[in-house]
Amino acid sequence: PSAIYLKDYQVPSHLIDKTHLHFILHPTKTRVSSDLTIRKNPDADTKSNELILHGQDIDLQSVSIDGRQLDDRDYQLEAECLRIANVPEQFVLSVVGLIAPADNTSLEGLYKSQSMYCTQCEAEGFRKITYFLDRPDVLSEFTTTVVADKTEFPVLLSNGNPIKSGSLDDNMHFVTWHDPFPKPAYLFALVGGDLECIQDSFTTTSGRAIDLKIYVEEKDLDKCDHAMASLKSSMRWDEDVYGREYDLDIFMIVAVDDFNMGAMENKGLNIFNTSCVLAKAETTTDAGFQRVEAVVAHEYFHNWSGNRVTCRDWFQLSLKEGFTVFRDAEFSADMGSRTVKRVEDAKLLRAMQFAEDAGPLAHPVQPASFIEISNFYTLTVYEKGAEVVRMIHTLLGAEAFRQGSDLYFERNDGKAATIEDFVSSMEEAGGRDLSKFMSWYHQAGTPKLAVTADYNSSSREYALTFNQTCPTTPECDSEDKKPYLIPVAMGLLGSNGPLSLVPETDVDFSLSKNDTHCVLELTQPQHRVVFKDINAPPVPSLMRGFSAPVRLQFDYSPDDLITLMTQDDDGFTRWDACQQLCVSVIHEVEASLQQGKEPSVDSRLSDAARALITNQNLDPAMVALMLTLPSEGYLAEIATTANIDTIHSAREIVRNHLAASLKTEFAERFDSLPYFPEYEANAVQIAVRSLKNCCLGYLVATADAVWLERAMTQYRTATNMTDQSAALSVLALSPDSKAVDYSVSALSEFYQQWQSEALVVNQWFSVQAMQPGEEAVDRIRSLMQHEAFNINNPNKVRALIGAFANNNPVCFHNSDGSGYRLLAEVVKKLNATNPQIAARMLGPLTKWRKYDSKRQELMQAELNSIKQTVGLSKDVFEVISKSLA
Ligand code: B3K
Ligand code: ZN
Repeated sequence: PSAIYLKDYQVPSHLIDKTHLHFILHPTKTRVSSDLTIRKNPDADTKSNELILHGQDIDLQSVSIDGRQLDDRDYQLEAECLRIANVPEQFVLSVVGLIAPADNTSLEGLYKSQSMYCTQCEAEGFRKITYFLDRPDVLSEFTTTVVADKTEFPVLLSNGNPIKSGSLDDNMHFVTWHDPFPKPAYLFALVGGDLECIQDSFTTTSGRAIDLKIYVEEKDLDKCDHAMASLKSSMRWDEDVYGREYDLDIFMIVAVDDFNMGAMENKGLNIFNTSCVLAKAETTTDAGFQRVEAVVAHEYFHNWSGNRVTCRDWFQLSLKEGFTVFRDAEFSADMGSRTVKRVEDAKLLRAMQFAEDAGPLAHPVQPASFIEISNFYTLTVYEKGAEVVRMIHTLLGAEAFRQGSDLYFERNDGKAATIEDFVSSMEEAGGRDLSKFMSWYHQAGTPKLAVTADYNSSSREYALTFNQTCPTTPECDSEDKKPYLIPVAMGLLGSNGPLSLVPETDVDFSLSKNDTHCVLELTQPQHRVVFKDINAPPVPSLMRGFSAPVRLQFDYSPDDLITLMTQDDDGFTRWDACQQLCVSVIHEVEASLQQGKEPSVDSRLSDAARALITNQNLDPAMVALMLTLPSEGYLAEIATTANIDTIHSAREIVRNHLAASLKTEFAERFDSLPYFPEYEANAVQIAVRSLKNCCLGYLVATADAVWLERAMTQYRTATNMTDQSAALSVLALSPDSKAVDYSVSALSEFYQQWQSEALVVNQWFSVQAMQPGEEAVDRIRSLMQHEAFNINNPNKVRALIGAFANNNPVCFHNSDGSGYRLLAEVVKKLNATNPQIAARMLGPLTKWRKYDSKRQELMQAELNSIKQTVGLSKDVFEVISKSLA
């Protein structure tokens, strides 16, 4: 397999103005007939009259041009394309092919999920349906007819509006759909199934009534209300905040069980993983409800940022994904708690995206090359891409950003655009040059921002020196990297609170109205910024709101951190200060363990934690976040060499110490928080449940019999899944032998109770995947044989194997290599059936450079053995070869 490069982009040789598709659904012989109205692209400079269409795994039946049947001397059929020499300037190409959806386990193209037919075309799945110019800059007007058995498949859907339907012989029926908006093939969708739906409607600001429908299997009809409410809120929000109205008369969502990702924004017909659309209190956790709201919004927002304006080529993926993640994050912030959402996003970025950026698969937000585009639906393209858009928002301010977004949509509507088109609209609206900002798109790696301070008491000046560097990444050496434009949102805390800022600097900055907050715009490798009229050394509050995705380095003392935690008015900084305090305490314990000394836990941490638990004025959700110790994954990420066992032990020691020393406070807070008999997934209730279950976690960590019993009672009496699964997890993940009986009973009762709810059973797999103990790998192996497990269902693979490899570091990294072996075996199996999921599961093995030499060898050995697999997919090949390079 070879790489393709952004620099080689060429406009398409031909355009497809209209696409007429006709499907006769059949499990192994679906007949797909296409009539494509094609003309030579006037912008293409090629003289050749050859037409090369993408196509894969299609049993070609016939090809004709303007009604004249071609024979195999007129065209050349290759494994991944159909070449037709000497086509006219303009013509209708008709192709008939057969495909086998029931055999399609890659879940790309047309496939079967249980009894239902459905499609997934992004990025390059359409070519498994019919021969086409399967590239995002070829936009076509689609008309689609679907024919199937009336009894088995009463519901037949595609993009746009239904224009015709009727009965046919042999109990067959058909529906014809027309989508008036030209779109690339990756936005095509088709569904055929025995589905029920809930319906609602939405009236746009301009007064158009839109029909809203969510299609599910009958048994899931009671789990659609939250998605519908989220859809309506999203539609309203996009009108209010971005001035964007929906454009078709009907908007449909279909839930499917077997899906490679969360959901897909097909025009007018979004297809969702059931895990991202179904929700009800009894079966879905608060996090699940929030995920549904966010994903429904994300896919809906794509109707403008993705569909009306699409991507010129797949190197521009972040044009739609980064922008849309930014939009959905702001939506979630407006629907719930802004600070909590920001902290959660920063946590994900720092634990996972920073790791990606520091590993062998690091790539820029706008990659310059790829082998398999499916491997580039990454945290970098999505989440870092969203941070990059957020920085533009910070630099321009909300008003100019909105003008830039209006300009971008207006100028590029109906077109396939580039990241440069987006940025140039922003530049124009903001009246400023963003060329220095482009490093964020072009360079991989997480910049490090080292800050030092000095205070001069005679001049009453406080100076901050900022040094930025970016580590070497596969595409570029550190010394060749251009500096980044880094917005630093900051303030200074004096002994009586925030200080007025009088910065003296050559750095551009903007000062807030009350002059205690500013945003500096660093553009050079080094800057010195002097603040005047400062009476005593202050504590700097840096990167408020996580204003740039960098690793900030400042030598805070524990007391400085406590000042920030308790006094800063930025919620993100308060949380971050608490995390840093936890990290430094855990690091001290790690050091003692490594030196064979008796570890001690700095009492300033438990004092700070006590102040948090007993403070009734703070948002309970923030208290819970601050009391949650940094994950083992994050601790590994910030370590040069991750010593998994020491990290785990040190974290446990600190956790047990907090649990023991604050037991009374945790118990009092647990008992004083309300229980809501009427479940609602709103910010207030979610906050209370999160703090309550955080307290329960610490209380069970004391292994006190009373609290084990109380956790079991909560497990048995909970009327919502948040409280039930929280109790199950604390019991099942407790390392204490006194918890074993409870854990065993709870796990078995849980399966009994929920065996008919696939998504709940996945939670059951995940908890067991994360359980500690020597027997972990054997347990996973036997769960893979369980009646409820199915390796062809990505949700199950993620729930069991993904949770084990990503969230059970001690067992996955067992020094006998058994965890690595298990993952390698699974990847080999998936390579043959579902390459996208295979490549994704590989992630944890690719980070082998982070570990000690023994583990490095074991991990590399597994990678090498996968590499030898016969029939290695492009997806897995790319990940393995880059990680071993
Ligand atoms: N655009 C899809 C992702 C498609 C992934 C294809 N491998 C979902 C989303 O980001 O909204
Ligand atoms: Zn998206």
